[in-house]
Amino acid sequence: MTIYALSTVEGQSGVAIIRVSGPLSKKVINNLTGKEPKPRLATLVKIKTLKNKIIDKGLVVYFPKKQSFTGEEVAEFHIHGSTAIIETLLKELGRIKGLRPAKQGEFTKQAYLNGKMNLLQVEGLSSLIQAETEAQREKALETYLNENSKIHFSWLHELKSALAYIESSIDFSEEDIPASLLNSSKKLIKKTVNKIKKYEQSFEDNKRIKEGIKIVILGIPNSGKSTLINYLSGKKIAIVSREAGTTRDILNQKVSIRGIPVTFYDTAGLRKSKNDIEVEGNIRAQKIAKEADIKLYLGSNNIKKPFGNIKIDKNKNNLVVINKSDLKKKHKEKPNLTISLKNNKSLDILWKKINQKIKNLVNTSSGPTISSEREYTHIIKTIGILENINFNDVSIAAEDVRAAINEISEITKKTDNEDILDIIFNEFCIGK
Ligand SMILES: Nc1nc2c(ncn2[C@@H]2O[C@H](COP(=O)(O)OP(=O)(O)O)[C@@H](O)[C@H]2O)c(=O)[nH]1
Ligand SMILES: [Mg+2]
Repeated sequence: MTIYALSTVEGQSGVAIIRVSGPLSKKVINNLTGKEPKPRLATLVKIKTLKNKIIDKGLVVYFPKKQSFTGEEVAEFHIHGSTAIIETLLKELGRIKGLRPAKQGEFTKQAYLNGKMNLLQVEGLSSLIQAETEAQREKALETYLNENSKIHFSWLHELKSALAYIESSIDFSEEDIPASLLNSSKKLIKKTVNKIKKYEQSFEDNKRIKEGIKIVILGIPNSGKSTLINYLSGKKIAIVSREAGTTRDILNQKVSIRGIPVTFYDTAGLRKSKNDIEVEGNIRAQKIAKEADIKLYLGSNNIKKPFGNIKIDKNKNNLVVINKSDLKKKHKEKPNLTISLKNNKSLDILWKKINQKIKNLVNTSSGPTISSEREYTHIIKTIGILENINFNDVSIAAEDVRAAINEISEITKKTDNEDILDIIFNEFCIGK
């Protein structure tokens, strides 16, 4: 079957690309342009309907089978990105016999089925397309470029050696098994399992890079929380007022820091109140505080108890800040930092501290990291098997190592399990 879809975004744009993939691709170009395309060479052509009415003037590129993204014959039409042109060309393609619209991720699925990439790379590509920040892009690209598989491959190599040691000891009778054989095997397995465990820890980092970090600003009313979120996000998203209890909803703003998506949350001031809306605001503030990666407590310099009755969580990820240093100090707190949002005092230090906290939370060191829940599950199972090998019975030990090898291989092994494929390819948009 030959499939087609718009591969660029819908709506108006300078250029739009419609992609066709499958055995009829070359014929499609011929039908719509009257030209015989040279492989992998952009050619300026008039694109016409089957009834010879011109649709647009644009570029056409033909990719022969195996030399394309999908591994099939591919035709690309680079047209002007107007709704009218896109619709007309799509309609025309629909009129050609043997063509049908592509489903979500179907071009990539063809690429996968044609052996152009393994399942892990498909997941990497999916993340790459969705990447919003620099760190997300870096991690996704590593997976797409197959760096993870290289690591798996080195473990497999070691486990196969370990298996060979065990298997050769099977040939001996139980009393005569040379201790050195089993010892070498045990050592090698231990070494490998330690590497796998280290890799396993990267999952949390990658999750943070993907899902981002939550920084929740907490404090009693009027300490400057709304002023702070406006400053941190560079936008006036929250109402700042002298009146206490102005903020009731949770406001949030997403920014990218060190390539990591960071969301700041402004909350209602935490205090006892008779006002229903304010009480609800308090409940919400406490709820989001529980989800916070970093709690930023903000108090006022000019009051005796800057944090009222709030119990400060002294976790090392959190920050205690006193605002309004321009006003006379009336408290005995020992915060991590004193600032004045009014006079821009020490705000650069505040940024530095926030950056440091983020750095502590997310390890963005280079090198592949676990890229999906699916990979993670296989890694966890592998560790479980390898840590519980029973060397008292060598044939069972051999079975276990084989099971571990199988588990790692599963990560990139070609599968036709539609359930797994559906989950992965449904993450894509139409046209990819
Ligand atoms: N003197 C002084 N006033 C500030 C400072 N930061 C904020 N304010 C004022 O404090 C009041 C309460 O600020 P707001 O951001 O609404 O506090 P929130 O209730 O914690 O959200 C407003 O009138 C702000 O202009 C500061 O550094 N110094
Ligand atoms: Mg407020």
